[in-house]
Amino acid sequence: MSRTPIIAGNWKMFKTVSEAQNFFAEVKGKAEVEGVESVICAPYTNLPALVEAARGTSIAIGAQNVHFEDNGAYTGEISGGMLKELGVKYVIIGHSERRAYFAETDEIVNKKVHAAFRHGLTPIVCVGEKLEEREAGETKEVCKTQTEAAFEGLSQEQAAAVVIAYEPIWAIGTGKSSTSEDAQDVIGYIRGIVAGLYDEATANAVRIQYGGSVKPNNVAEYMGQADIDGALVGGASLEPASYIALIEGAK
Ligand code: G2H
Repeated sequence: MSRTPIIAGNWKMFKTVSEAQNFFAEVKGKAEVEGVESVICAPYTNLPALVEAARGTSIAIGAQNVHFEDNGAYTGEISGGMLKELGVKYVIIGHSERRAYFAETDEIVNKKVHAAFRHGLTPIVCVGEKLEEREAGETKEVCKTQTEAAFEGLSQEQAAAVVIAYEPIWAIGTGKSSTSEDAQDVIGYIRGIVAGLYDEATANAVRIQYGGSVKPNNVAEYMGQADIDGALVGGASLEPASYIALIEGAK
């Protein structure tokens, strides 16, 4: 089964609205390559302007978080319905920074995945091990636990639509990246977990990205691996030329 490659920029807490608009003006028509899905996951404040700017282009806009309830007294939070009405298509869920700094548990991640589907958003679910877990030989066990928890209660159709981002935490923003062979080994294993939960067809439909210090000069190497369908990219997605090179490198 052929899966459409997906490169998603994760801007984290960078860029004001005007900076986002300037960025978009530079990548429009360039970070758009046939056969590669291009997604920009921006801070909430940028989403209306980016959705507007992306109209008529092939670039999709994503959020970096969503609350698991549809509405309520949750000061400072944003619901799936709010994102959907804006025209947002993707939402990153369970990024390791949210797990580490905002106490997001596997259970919360699962509730957010369900919230995304309730509102027609496609979740990009992040899994990955800490350095000490890797050194203890627990990488696959950690990814298994996180993946199984994230998929809990999803229908087969929903499961097939999920994008998973495997991000070894020790490789995030550190300049240290997992080798493409090591990333393939874990990502192939994660695909097997999905096959165990559902079936081979579902596992073959799920797109799995690698994330962690992906750059224009190494993206093609990851994309050359059988089970790696794209990348979730932080630092290297912030400059227009670099973002365009990432999309071109994923062809
Ligand atoms: C991992 C990644 C984006 P970076 O967090 O999700 O960031 O590419 O800067 O390592």
